[in-house]
Amino acid sequence: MLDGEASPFEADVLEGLSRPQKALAPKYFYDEAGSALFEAICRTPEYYPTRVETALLVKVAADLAPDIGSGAALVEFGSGASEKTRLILDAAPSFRLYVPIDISVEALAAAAARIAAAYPNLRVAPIAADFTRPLRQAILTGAPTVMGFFPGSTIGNFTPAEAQRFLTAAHALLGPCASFLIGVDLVKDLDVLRAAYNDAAGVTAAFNLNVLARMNRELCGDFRLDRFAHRAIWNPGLSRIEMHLESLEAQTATVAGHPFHFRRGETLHTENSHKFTAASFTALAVSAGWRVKAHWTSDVQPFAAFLLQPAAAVDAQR
Ligand code: AVI
Repeated sequence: MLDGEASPFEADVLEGLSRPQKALAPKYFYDEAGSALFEAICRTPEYYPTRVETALLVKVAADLAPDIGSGAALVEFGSGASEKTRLILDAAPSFRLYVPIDISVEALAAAAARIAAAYPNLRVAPIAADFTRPLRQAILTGAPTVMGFFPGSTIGNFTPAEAQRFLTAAHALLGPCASFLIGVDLVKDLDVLRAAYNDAAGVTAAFNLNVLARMNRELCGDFRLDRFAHRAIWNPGLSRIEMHLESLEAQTATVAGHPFHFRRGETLHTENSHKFTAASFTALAVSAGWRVKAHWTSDVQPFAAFLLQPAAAVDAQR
């Protein structure tokens, strides 16, 4: 980036706040404070996905382990604290290379160091990058088997078009013989869903509001956090929880030297969290050149793990 050129964050903020429905991509939640708040959300009693997926992955990892050949590489998208990775690595010690990819430089470095210390036979090669943009990695060239890993239902934070682009790009990165294990949250009881994004302790509210604090810190913003409220609502037509920040009064906030007016009740749309059915996720995967090889579903709160294979690889086996 040249001096005087806007960072991607600044450019996206200025563009997003200029739309009729103000919006900001959820990837901007994850600065150091936001990553810590997300870890705290995962410990709230209402936020079931982490606990449910963790229990499910113990079973999935045991089922997959016999098929993980020696020297295999594990590539994790949006690795965060790399906690769920351990479930895979513990069950399948034949992985030799772990490539965590995350946008949060601090969280990535700390997690990579912890994994390297805990698994001395594993080469850990972290990549600090925005995994929503296409990546090419020479490091994967020598690995006989590559498994992608994208837990947490982060795929639900993409729009359907973004999810399709991401899955297509992952296909190109992981190669023609890869498999791809993805955690996917499923449609369920609406009270359970709403509570998960409106926890009583207000951790999700703090996580949402932190994006205003981040604009204040990094883009010389003057948002007053006490003049905005966290809102998380279910959108039945689009099968998603939407998070917004609602302006509690008419006000103007300045960011990076640009003023933005908010009407009372107007919202900044900060996140979508799509909830799938087995059929809707399968259709998405197929549209991006993958086939579902297997899938597992939790019987507590419906949550699924899908194992994908490139469609071309399946066709070649026929
Ligand atoms: C990371 N992602 C899958 C979380 C979700 O459930 O959509 C982020 C989150 N937003 C609010 N709570 C958790």
